[in-house]
Amino acid sequence: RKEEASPEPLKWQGGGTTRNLREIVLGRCYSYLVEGRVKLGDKDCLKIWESLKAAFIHKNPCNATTKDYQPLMELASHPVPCNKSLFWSRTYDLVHLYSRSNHHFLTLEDTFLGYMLDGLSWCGDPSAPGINYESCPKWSECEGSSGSVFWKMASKMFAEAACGVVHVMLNGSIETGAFRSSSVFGSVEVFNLNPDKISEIRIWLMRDIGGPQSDSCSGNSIKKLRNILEERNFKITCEDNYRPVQLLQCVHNPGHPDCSLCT
Ligand code: C8R
Repeated sequence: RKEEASPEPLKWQGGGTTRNLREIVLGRCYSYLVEGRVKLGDKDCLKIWESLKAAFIHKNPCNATTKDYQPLMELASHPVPCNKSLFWSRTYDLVHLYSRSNHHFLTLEDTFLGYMLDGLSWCGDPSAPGINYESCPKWSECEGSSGSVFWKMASKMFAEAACGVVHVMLNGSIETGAFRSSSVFGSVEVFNLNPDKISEIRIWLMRDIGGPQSDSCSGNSIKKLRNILEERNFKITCEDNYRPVQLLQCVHNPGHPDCSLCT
């Protein structure tokens, strides 16, 4: 009698490659060319997909390298206008809500490259068909996971390109502090900002509506960030609960005491 085949255990701890990755990337690519936040010259969406695919297909998903992603970065790169770059850490929903409502600002996800791959996951598999749709390594599982290599590289490029006045939105409700030196912002972007091109860095420290005010502009974690940046010759300012962003938080929590008009 044949034993019922039991499903193979998952290789990796993270979710697998996003189904229909090719169609999603191509669709987002064409959409951005029509209605994206930055007007681009000609970009070849098929070539862009092919270069993403070539970066990971049939490969060990823990051994991704910057070399794998270099062609994609080059095909998708474009200039970012001065004064518009908006960095963030632990404020994903709020920062994108804000950048969608105020087109003066551009996050990495509002640039062509970030827009195409935001929220997707992908990884290779040395055995056929070369793409693992079941599981992918988490960032913590190995140094060279596709996602971490890609986002660190894209973030580095985005930081290098920033000029004029740049902004960063951090989360003041995180108990361990708003600035984390192991985050992509803290470990990649901070060290790739160019003091010769940037006149000022403005930090917005946003507390969650109804959340704790765990950190503030005078707290230790912001002090640490300030030290790193001042050491690198940047001019820094920090504002707690920057009003235009707070008003946007309040659109979603109009009745909350934190949102009463007199505060
Ligand atoms: N950046 C990094 N990670 C990004 C990203 C991005 O633009 N976009 C997405 N979707 N991700 P976090 P951080 C994914 O702790 O580490 C750039 C990645 O899977 O909230 O400081 C961006 O320019 C990543 O693990 O923030 C921004 O300024 C989480 O979302 C910083 O780096 C982000 O984790 C944010 O990175």
